[in-house]
Amino acid sequence: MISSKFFIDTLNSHGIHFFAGVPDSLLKSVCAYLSDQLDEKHHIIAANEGGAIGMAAGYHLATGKIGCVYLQNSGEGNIINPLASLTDREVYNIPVLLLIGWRGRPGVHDEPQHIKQGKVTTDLLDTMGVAYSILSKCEDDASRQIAQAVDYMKETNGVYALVIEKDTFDPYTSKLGRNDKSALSREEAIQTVASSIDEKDVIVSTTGMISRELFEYRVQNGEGHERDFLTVGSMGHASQIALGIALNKNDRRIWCFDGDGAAIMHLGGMAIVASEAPKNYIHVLFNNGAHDSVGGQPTVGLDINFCAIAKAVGYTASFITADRDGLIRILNDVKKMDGPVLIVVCVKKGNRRDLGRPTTTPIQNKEALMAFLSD
Ligand SMILES: Cc1ncc(C[n+]2csc(CCOP(=O)(O)OP(=O)(O)O)c2C)c(N)n1
Repeated sequence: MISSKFFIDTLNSHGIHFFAGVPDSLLKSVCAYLSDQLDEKHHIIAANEGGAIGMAAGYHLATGKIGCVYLQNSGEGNIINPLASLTDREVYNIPVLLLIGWRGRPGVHDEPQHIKQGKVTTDLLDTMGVAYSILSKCEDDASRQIAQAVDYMKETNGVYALVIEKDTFDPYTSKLGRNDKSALSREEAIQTVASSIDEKDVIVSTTGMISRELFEYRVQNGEGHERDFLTVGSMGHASQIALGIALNKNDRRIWCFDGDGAAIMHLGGMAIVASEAPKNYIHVLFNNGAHDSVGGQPTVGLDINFCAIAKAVGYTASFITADRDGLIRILNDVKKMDGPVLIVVCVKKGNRRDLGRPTTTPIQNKEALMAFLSD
């Protein structure tokens, strides 16, 4: 395995000093090391991966230097547009070094949402004309690959990708403290909301721990999963899936269980929810100020005012709480109101060590939900 320090020092020695991206569990050590070592000008956790390419392009325009963008391969979809219409050699021809965590690599067991993306990860790079290599786990070889990547980018101004397999980096834990602003756990908050909703209501939950904790709540209660759409992938789109259901099933409330990282990734979705004004829409945002599901890297979630954003775009009301009693009071009030309503629940980071994963397949989940909705 490679140490994060060695990897970043080697990139620095080649003049790469700017990093932007969206965290990934396979890149957890590198992300933690960057957060510990670099100031906010040199390391920015982006809203989405496309935005990170934009920042690296702007950095190049301003400095003439090459920036590095890190992402999980799930984020390849978010970078296709800026790769094709910004950095490509037929457009502005701007060099960027990509670090892509390869979830779902064929032959390596992974969750359903990573299987397809894992299969097409390198094909997409080929299609986009992005040169790449799979980073070696041996430091000497990795060092040679980095030198080749930098030579390539300097000669051609092209984008180059280092594809990162599981267990490439030594474990590294951030020295930064947790700084939790709430005593309420996300799992307790999820259970509080899920236990208060009507029998006909539906929950659309976002990717990561939120869906896993909702799934386990149903298991613990001996309930089925037909009322929940567990958005295992498609980060940032749960609010729009919920909108699509809400607009077509006016006779029941649709609850979106969102994360701060996911909401920020495609924040514009809130404006569309508000403009469509579904009365039966309740958006619950579990805000821990972190990308908790992939290692707890910070988001700007606790620095921004989601309630003010919701109000500004036209939600009928917005509420914030950091405790269970407050949440129960808000839930009682909200049920008497027309939506769309936003409830921000400030929760602490972290999850149960023995938290399981959905045991039903995505297709089973979809079919059960559709049958439930057609009742
Ligand atoms: C497009 C995309 N980029 C990155 C990821 C990796 N990823 C999965 S969950 C997650 C963090 C989600 O954070 P948040 O929405 O705040 O929920 P939390 O995990 O904190 O509960 C990330 C970055 C992904 N699945 N898809």
